[in-house]
Amino acid sequence: MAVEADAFSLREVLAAFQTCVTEQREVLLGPYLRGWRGLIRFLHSLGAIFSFVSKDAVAKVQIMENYCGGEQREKYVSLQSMVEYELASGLVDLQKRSGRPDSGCRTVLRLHRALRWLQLFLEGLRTGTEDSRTSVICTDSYNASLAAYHPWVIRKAATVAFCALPSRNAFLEIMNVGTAEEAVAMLGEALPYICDVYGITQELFAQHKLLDLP
Ligand code: 1PZ
Repeated sequence: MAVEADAFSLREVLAAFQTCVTEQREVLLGPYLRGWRGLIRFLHSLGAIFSFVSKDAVAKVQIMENYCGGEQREKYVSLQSMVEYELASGLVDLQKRSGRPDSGCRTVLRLHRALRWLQLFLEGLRTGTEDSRTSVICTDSYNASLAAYHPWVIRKAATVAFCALPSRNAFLEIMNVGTAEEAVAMLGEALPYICDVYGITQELFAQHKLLDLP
C-alpha cells in the first residue's frame, strides 16, 4: 500500500502540461507549475548531485506560486494575463535588474528555456537506442538550449553532473511508466503537448520582446 501511495510516475507530470493549454490557446499557470513541481520531484530521485539544479528550479517555482496565491492572483491565471498585467504595471525590468522583486515574466522565461532543454532531452531519450548514453543525450540537449544562457561555472557543473545519469534503460525505468517500451510510447504521446506549451510561450514572449529579460 505504502509503496503504491509513493509511486510516482512521470506520466502524470507530463500530463500536467497537457492540461495547460486552453481552447483560446492560453497557457494556464496552475498546471504549468504543477508540472514543474513534479519534474523537480523526479530530479530529486536522481540524487544529490543535481541539488544545485533543483534548488534554483524550486526557487523559481516558489516565486511563481507566491504570485499565483497572492493579492493579484487573478492576474496570474495564465501566462497571457501575467504578461499583460506586469507590462502594463511597469513591474518588469527590461534592461537590467533593479531593486524590484523578480517579475513573473523573467522567472517564467528561465523555466521556459529549461522546458526547451527538457523537450530536446526527452526527444533524444525517446528516439535513442538501447546503448545510447543518457549523459551524451543530456549534454547535447543542454548545449543546444540552456547552455547559451549560463556562465562557464554552471555549464561546467552541469556537464559533470550529467555524467552521473543512469543508462537509458534505467532512466526509462525510473520514470515508473512501465517497461522501457511503454515509457518510450508515453514520451511519444506527451511530448507534443510540451512542444505546444513551449511554442505558445515562445510566441507570446517574442511578441512582447521579452526573450532577453535580465
Ligand atoms: C535529468 C537531468 C537533469 C539535468 C538538468 C539540466 C539543466 C541544467 C541546468 C543547470 C542550472 C542550475 C543552476 C542555476 C542556474 C540559474 O543561474 C539559471 C538562470 O537563473 P537566474 O540566475 O537568471 O535567476 N536558472 C535556470 O536556467 C533555470 C534552470 C532550471 C532547470 C530545471 C531542470 C529541471 C529538470 C527536470 C528533470 C526531469
